[in-house]
Amino acid sequence: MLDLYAWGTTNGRRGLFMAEEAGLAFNLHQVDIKRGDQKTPEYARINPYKKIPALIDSEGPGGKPATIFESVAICFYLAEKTGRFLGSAADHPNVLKWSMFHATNVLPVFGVLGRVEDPSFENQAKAQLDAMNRHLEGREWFADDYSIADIIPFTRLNGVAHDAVNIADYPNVAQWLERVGARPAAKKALTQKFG
Ligand SMILES: N[C@@H](CCC(=O)N[C@@H](CS)C(=O)NCC(=O)O)C(=O)O
Repeated sequence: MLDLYAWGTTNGRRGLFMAEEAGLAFNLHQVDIKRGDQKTPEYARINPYKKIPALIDSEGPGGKPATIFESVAICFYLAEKTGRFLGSAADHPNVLKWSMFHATNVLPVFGVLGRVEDPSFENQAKAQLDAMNRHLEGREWFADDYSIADIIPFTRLNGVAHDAVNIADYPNVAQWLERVGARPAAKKALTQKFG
């Protein structure tokens, strides 16, 4: 059995999106981070950094329980567990590089965009969108097939509202967001009520 610990933030919904895509039965445990549920000693045993999301798989590798935190690690873990969303052997390098592009560039920059008064974040966000937009020209997904390289950035980029960084200026990215957002798992993750 899978137990997902999450709350309705972009990182929490990323874990939920991946759990839905994996198609395995899971229990959703709502961790109210406004109330401080992530700071309890019980939760700190799951994630010592006291952040959501986290996942416990009672039947991890070798049939033993596995605990995973960091939303991107949850995406990789469930992709490996199900053998899906990692691309064919030939496509796997594309899945890896775009997943890491999102994890190490897009998630941190868009996470602070609009919250920190520093034009360098706007410039980095625009450069990242420009790279994505050029790559997505004539393509449906970041790799050849739909993969975690699409799942990882979705909840962060979906609904970005910023005066200077407008996704509509990057039409291939906007269309990709619509394609991902049309997936039942994405809809479920975005509409899940918390609290
Ligand atoms: N890099 C981590 C970030 C996790 C994170 O920052 N979670 C936030 C919610 S989005 C949290 O738990 N905040 C509560 C706190 O900081 O006390 C991931 O992707 O899982």
